[in-house]
Parts: sequence; structure tokens; C-alpha cells
Amino acid sequence: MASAALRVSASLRWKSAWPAALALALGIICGMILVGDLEASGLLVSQKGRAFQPGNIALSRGETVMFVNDDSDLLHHVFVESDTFNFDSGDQEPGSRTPVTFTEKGTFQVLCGIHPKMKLVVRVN
Ligand SMILES: [Cu+2]
Repeated sequence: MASAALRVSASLRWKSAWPAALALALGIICGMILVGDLEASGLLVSQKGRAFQPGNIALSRGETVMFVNDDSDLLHHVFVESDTFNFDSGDQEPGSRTPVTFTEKGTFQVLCGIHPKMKLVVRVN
């Protein structure tokens, strides 16, 4: 009798864990989709090997580009100089992430103050 009651309560506990496990799995999947979207929409720009990757992106006004210094031993320094929009990151340490929100429409050249060959074209719609 006692062992049957134990078995029942054990199986109940197992069943009640399912919604939590399902919620956790859904949460992980949603997180992966969100990160995937950010990368797919080109809002992550890597600075690696003295180059921007990708070298060309388009986004909507008000969106933020995350610049990631993926060079383990180099400083970078992104800036934009234009009539309508200006930005200067200062020095970007290896591994650092620098968000830049493009608040104006237009086509902008993002340059690196340290590596003159680094160029990124950002089209803001
Ligand atoms: Cu650089």
C-alpha cells in the first residue's frame, strides 16, 4: 500500500515538471531566434583582420549597429563624419562591443581612425 502511494506521488511529480521543462525549452529556442535575427539582419558588425565584416549594411532609422572588436590584439576606433550624423567611439579595446544608433536617414561611411583602409557603408532607410 505504502509503496503504491509513493509510486503515484513520484509519477505526479514527474508530470508536473513537464510544463516547466517545456517553458525552459521554449525560452531557449526564442532566445536563439532573437540572436539569429540580430545577426541575419546585419546589425552585428565584426571588426576583424583590419576589416569590417560585412562591409555593407542597410537598416531602418533608429536601429542600432553593434560593433564587435574581434581582433584579439588590435585597437579599433569607429567614427562617422557627415553633415547630418556624426559619431566617434573613442578607442575600442579588443573584445569590446560598441553600439551605434543611426538616428538619421542617408548613406554613411563608417571609418576606423586607426586603420584607414577599414570602411563600412551603412544605408539608413
Ligand atoms: Cu581599426
